[in-house]
Amino acid sequence: MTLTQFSNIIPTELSSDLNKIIELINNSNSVLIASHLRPDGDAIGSVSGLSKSLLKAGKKVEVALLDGVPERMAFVFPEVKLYQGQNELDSDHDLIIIIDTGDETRTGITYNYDRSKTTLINIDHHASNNGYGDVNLVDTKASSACEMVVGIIVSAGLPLDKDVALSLMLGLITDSRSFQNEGIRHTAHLAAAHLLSTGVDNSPILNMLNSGRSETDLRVQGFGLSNFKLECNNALATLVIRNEDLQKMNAQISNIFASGIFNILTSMKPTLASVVIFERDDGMAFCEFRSRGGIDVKEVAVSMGGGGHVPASGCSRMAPVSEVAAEAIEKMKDQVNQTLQRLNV
Ligand SMILES: [Mn+2]
Repeated sequence: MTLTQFSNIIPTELSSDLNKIIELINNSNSVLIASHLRPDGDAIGSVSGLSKSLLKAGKKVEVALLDGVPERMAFVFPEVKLYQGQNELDSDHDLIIIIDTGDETRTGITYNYDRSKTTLINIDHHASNNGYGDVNLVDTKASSACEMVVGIIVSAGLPLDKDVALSLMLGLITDSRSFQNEGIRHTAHLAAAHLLSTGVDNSPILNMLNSGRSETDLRVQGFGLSNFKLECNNALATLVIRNEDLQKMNAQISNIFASGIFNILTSMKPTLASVVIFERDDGMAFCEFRSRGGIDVKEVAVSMGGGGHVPASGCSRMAPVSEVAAEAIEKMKDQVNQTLQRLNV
């Protein structure tokens, strides 16, 4: 393969879906863009990046994020009508575009719209995506939804300037773990090249990632490092954080996500997978699964009503944290042992 053959960010086998989406965007005037609950860098980056580009193309853009925009990512967000905290939305938009979301219900919002007037578009890279859109563009090997949005913008000839690029760089960097994901494709770097060619200054993103954590985030990380347990001959790290632990540290579950503990646990040499189980003050229990070396944690997450990617997945359930922890740890032990047995054969 020569370098010129590397020009597509979205793989050619998805061209017909890509072209349908470009045509729908070109023919639309009003667009509602949405993403998942507890939005991460990729959700905020892709929603804000596409919003900015479509606004610059002269379209009416509105955004729906049930949990709003996290303060630390607000610097990428455009001035746009934002629906937050609303479980139900009436839409008369030409398009509803849901990004970075494997299942429509993960947006936490029910959309009321006339199916003859409004088209639902699903743009995502989660392996667990269930194809809920009228048109689906699902590229499970893409590093991030932001990579896919760059692919759409470049293919469609939509506006791409520094401002759009700053948003999309956020998700490209965070979801690829700074281009360190296993099996990362050249298209992630190609998308980055397109973004950097705008002259975008990435320093606000790097500052957020490298020096944006709070004292509480670090206290939670310290708690995690002091309290994890090892199973499966040290191949699996497990950690349970109860609401009372959080209260002692004056912490919220957002501090757990910001602490970095999920990935730190799999940075030990023999540890190929981790599960962190934690509890919110309203009684909702959460699991975050991570792995390397091909252990499929998405299977475990899906079996517990969640979803995600092979190396990074999650689920949540309104149930006692001890009960959820017992199930998650048991299933992870099975998954890790099965994979180890397969590798040893
Ligand atoms: Mn993502």
